[in-house]
Amino acid sequence: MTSTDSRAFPADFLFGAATAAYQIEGAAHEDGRTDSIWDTFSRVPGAVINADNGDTACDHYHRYRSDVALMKDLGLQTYRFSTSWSRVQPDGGPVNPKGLDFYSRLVDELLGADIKPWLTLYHWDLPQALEDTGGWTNRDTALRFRDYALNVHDALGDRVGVWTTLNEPWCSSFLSYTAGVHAPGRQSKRDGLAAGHHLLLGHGLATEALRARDADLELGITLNLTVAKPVDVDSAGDRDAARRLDGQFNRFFLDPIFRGSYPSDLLADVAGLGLEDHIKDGDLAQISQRIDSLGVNYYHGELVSDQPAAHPLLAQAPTNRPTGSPFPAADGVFHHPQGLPLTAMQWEVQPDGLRELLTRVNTDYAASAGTSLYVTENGAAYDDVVTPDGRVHDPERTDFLTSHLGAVLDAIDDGAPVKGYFYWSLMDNYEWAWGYEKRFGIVRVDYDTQERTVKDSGAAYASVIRSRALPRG
Ligand code: IFM
Repeated sequence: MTSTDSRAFPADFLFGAATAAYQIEGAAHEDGRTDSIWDTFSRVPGAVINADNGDTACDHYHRYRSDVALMKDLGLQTYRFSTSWSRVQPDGGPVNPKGLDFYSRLVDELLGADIKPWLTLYHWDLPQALEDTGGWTNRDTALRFRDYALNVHDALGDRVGVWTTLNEPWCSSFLSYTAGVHAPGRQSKRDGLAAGHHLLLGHGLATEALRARDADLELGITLNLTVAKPVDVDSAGDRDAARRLDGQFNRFFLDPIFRGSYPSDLLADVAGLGLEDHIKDGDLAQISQRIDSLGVNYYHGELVSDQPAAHPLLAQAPTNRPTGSPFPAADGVFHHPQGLPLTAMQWEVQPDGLRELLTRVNTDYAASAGTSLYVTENGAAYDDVVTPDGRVHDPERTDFLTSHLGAVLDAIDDGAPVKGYFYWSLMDNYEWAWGYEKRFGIVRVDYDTQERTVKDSGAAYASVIRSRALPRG
């Protein structure tokens, strides 16, 4: 292939895929693991489609060797996984050597396959016992998180060089403690804000402690970020809706981490909801520890207005969500469809948003701090069909993948230091409140037999990785 019909990735760019403990491991009650908030929440009637839970999931706990072999076949250079706090410290208590040993074996398997382990410490599965003492609304949970981070490091720090503290704290605060659609299912604006602050504090405490233990680690956090646009740029109300959403989604996390302060407009939006009561002296300095890399998770952008359904520009729009946003800083913000193709999650496919987001995050935050960027999640669910030949032809997912990889190259051309990309997800898995109904994988999982089948999109990704280039057009 000549250079005119393909676009090359930088020589040091890393290609990977991501998963999370509760979504794939199963073995929920083996070798000492006790319940996390997701084990509890998934059993609350109506919380999760089909009352699905992660008891078995993809049975990765028992199949990690063949799963790593599959990663090797795909040519992955790195694999992002998370450790389960409840496996490592059942009930948040003393370390469980058997639980840690699973991750030790997984890491050895990855290293043996020449795949770089990328470890995330918290992907939403708080031990239920810690939720019973207040969960993330309790400041003490942040201190417990630091201890847990050090315990994992004690076992794996000799072999794992890249550590992410939290995955998507927006979800584990606002979706979980305010919207109530994720575990533990609380519905309180105050609790969401308290949780958000304590998650950030836990990130800062863990980062400082890990750095003190080992100055060579690459440390960071993963945020799910968005591009918030007003429906009508000439409408002050719509512009304010976009500002609020950007504050709630992006700046609530980015500003404390990179600037050591919460944005003043956001503090005004949430005045009276108790956030400032939780911010103790020194917290913001603690949170704004230097990080080496920022993980950006991107799925889609947001077109917003302060008006519900009958916005003049979108009078015909079929799917306005009539209730506005439940989030503390985004009251009265209404999402509007942009008329783009949809995934099975009803999320709009908007690859140019990824370029815009990476460029903005670099310009506003990462560049001055010298922080590298990684796309730590990006992917799409579709209603896959297995054809009689046993294969999954998923051209929409391949288009999604390649168009977003193109957006990453565009962002690199714009000067953003994007050093890698992880497709979400390596394999179909437990999609939280959607149970097993939504499939994001480039590998299909048959949940009856646990058979894995590489989808066409997986083969396409493998081909990009092999050539380290993206075909044009
Ligand atoms: O499955 C999730 C993942 O756990 C976190 N980021 C978004 C994915 C798709 O919803």
